[in-house]
Amino acid sequence: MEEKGKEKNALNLVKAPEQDPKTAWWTGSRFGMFIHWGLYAIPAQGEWMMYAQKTPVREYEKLAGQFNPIAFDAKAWVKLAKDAGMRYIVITAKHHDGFAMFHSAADPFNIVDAAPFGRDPMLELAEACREEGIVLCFYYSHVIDWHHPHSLHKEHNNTWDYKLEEKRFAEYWEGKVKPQLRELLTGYGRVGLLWFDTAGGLSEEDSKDIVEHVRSLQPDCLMNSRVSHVMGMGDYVSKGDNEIGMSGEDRRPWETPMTLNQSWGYTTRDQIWKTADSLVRKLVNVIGKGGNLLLNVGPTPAGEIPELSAQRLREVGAWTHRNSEAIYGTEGSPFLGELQWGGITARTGRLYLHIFNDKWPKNGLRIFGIRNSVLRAYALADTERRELSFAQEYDEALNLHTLKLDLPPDPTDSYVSVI
Ligand code: JFZ
Repeated sequence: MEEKGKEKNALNLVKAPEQDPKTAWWTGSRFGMFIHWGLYAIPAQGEWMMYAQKTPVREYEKLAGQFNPIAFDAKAWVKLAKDAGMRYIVITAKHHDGFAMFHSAADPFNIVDAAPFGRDPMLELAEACREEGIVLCFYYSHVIDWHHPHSLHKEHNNTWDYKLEEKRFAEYWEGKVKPQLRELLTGYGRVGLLWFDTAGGLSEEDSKDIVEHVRSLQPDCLMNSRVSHVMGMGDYVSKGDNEIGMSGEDRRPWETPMTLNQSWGYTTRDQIWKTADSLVRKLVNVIGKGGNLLLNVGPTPAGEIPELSAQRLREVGAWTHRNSEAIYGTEGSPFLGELQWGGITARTGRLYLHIFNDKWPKNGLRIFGIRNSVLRAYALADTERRELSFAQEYDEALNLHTLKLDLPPDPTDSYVSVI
């Protein structure tokens, strides 16, 4: 029997990645808040400062003595995430500087034992998240630790305090990493996911060891791909910074970690901020390709999310709340290929066309490859749901289905209008 030719010009249909029920809460959430917060907020030059300046451990520890973020308000942070339309929070429980932002019996270099603050912000966040229905997740730098004498990374080690040839990695691994992960996974209720980072040099054996360790403590806790450089490890793929799109061969769910300015940790130098408009488009671009957006804030040493960040998140939130139907629980576009005018999300029986306002097609839109009969089209922002006119055509010679959709003369929402 002769196979029917592929539809020419039509966007190719792609299948969504196989869905593991364990990851469903996460893929359905689509949008999360990343928080880089630690001692590095004090010098305000980003979270790599200690390494860049080769700050001796004894010197860096003095920052802990000054860390007293009395303006920290877990409820306010969680409320901001919620207002932005974010459904989970990933916060740096320990970054590369080795300072635990939680109470740790495994290492006194932590916020409760080494700082005047004396409170455990992760405990307060866990409670606030539980109250608001936001999923709390932890970033944990498992390989790089510039404070610990025995941590060992492929490249980025503290070589100004410690000698590489004197490293006994197992002392770090068994003495700090695994006990601290145990603390995080037993002391704060459900942890949605662990966000590992920069695994360079971690052996396959240790990679498997840490995954098993996490699974044994919280079997449903997800782990990102940066847990290991061994191919295919982790429950989902973390792309590079600000990088969007699925790599062809990798069928796992994925996320784009993104900054609001150009830094992760709080800095006073970097004032190049993305606008709410560009953030909404980036969100659409990511979710239209089936990914999650993990958007970062860098709180101040006083414990506040900078107002410029908060403002943008609230602007984005006004849009996500109006368009929640087209965001949460959706899948990426069933069509492959870049769209010039925006992005598409989908759920059974519905396609959401997210049209960038500045690309608003005055003469309507043509979509190729929809074989189903379209029943109704309307602007999501139109509470009266006035129907838009459309026509569906099939060109036998070209084997091409075309949907011709008429649009209102002007965009129906701010930034991006969903049809
Ligand atoms: C890492 C960290 O070193 C950095 O401080 C921050 O926490 C960021 C989210 O993650 O930096 C990386 C790691 C990997 C890539 C980019 C930045 N990458 O694969 O493109």
